[in-house]
Amino acid sequence: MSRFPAARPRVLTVLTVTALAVGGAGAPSAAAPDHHQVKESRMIQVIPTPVSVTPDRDGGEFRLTPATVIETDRGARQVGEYLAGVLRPATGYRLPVGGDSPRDGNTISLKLGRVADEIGDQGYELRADRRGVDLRARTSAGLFAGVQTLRQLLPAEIESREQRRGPWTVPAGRIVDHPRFEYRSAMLDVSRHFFSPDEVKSYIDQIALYKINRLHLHLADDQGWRIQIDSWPNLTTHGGSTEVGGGPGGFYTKDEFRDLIAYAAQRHIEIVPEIDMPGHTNAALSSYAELNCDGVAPPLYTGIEVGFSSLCIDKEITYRFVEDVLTELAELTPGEYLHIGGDEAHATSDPDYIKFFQRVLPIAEGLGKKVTGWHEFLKATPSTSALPQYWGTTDANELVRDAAARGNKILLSPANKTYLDMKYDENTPLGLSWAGYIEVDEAYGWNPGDYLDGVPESAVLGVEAPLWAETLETSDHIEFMAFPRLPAVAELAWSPWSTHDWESFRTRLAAQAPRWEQAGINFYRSPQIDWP
Ligand code: NGO
Repeated sequence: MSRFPAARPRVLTVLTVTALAVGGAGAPSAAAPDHHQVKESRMIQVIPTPVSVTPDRDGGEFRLTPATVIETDRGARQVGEYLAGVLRPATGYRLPVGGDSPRDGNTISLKLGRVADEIGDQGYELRADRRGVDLRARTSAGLFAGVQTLRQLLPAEIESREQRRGPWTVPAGRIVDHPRFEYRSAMLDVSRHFFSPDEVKSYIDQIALYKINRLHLHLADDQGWRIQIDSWPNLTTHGGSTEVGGGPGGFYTKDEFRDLIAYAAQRHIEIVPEIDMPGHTNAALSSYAELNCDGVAPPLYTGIEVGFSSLCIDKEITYRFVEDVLTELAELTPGEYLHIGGDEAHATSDPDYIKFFQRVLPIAEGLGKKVTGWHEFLKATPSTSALPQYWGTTDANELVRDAAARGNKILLSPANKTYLDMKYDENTPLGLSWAGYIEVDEAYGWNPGDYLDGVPESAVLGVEAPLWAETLETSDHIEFMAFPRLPAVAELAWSPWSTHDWESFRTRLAAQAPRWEQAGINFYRSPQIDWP
């Protein structure tokens, strides 16, 4: 397995550099950098770019000090604690969180309540001036999104986990913001290589920065079964015992998984668990001989071929197995969706595939969950509440077009745009290339609301960036593939199409690099970006 160097720590003079590079309407001119421009630049550097940003040129700036308090009303307390957790390490300030702090200035205030209708359930309004920062939203999810913006309004050093000098200033102005799509997702394949709970948490923290609100976990595939199922214990003891390349694999106990769900929920991210079926099931077939049509368990598999395994469609025990697994998974997961896979069932005939899902879909729906799956499962015509996930490489697909016409919402993850495991170019040491090379402009350069034939914006529930892990073994690897493309996909999912602008994006992306360096996030130095 190839390795590559981790991000080099660098000393940076970020703000001036990035301020000058910003172009487009309303941006400060490059001619004469002054203090105003340096401050303002941060306001227009946010990713995903907000719906509206109004810098207040005469408003000065807010400065975080040892006396700053984070004022919250009751429902906002948890977001306040999260914000304090983000700000304390670099500032070294106490930043008490609570409801009854003195109102004599220097306050970051997080309030739930009435906001303009357009802000909706996930948006927020942020105002900053000399006295304080005022963040308002209808829900704590909206406040949480606003907090991610506030982080980016502070200097990059705020992302350091060690104390830094500051000054910790926020430019004065007003931001009104809300998402384009409700469902903004990342996927991590923990089957091909197992990632520990801490590694998953670290990715959760990173995707939260960019207002991603779903994490799809690909929990079972040919190479490994990663979630404890009490009624079928061999799935993990045997099926979880290896991974691609023959490493030790691993799995999440139910307690570990609950902890992951809670960790994600504190970051307003819902975990969407996937058990892939009827293909991609070698780990299960190897764990229980009776699941195989011939009654013989195949050996564990540590290669990276796809499409060779299938559950036995005509055996009754198959459906008992599926029901047991999905029941335990549904009990474990408070979220709205169960993902039932359905991709690349090349070892299952079409009639068998349809027969299988016509039995499995009612089982999943009977558990009170909405069903999501790779778009092939549309062959079995699921109900209109099901969410097909398009992962093809062309801009037309008959199954998906017909589903949209029937009223299904669609989740878009075109492999040639959003697959974070595709190599950036022929020299990328990690990743695959079956869907092509995906440089940053490729990941950013498409419109989810006008991409798939017959799937208008109104039929799109959201966008997902999957990260498959055939070649990825460590958090460094995850980060190298996700950064900088994950922020590109996140912006497509959040920001209005009217703001779409490659020049603006690449400039704002460059300004993220010092933040990643401060946070210790590895990333690919794409030659398309003028990194500071
Ligand atoms: C495909 C395949 C996965 C691979 C991935 C690699 C889907 C939905 N099924 O995507 O098994 O891991 O490509 O890019």
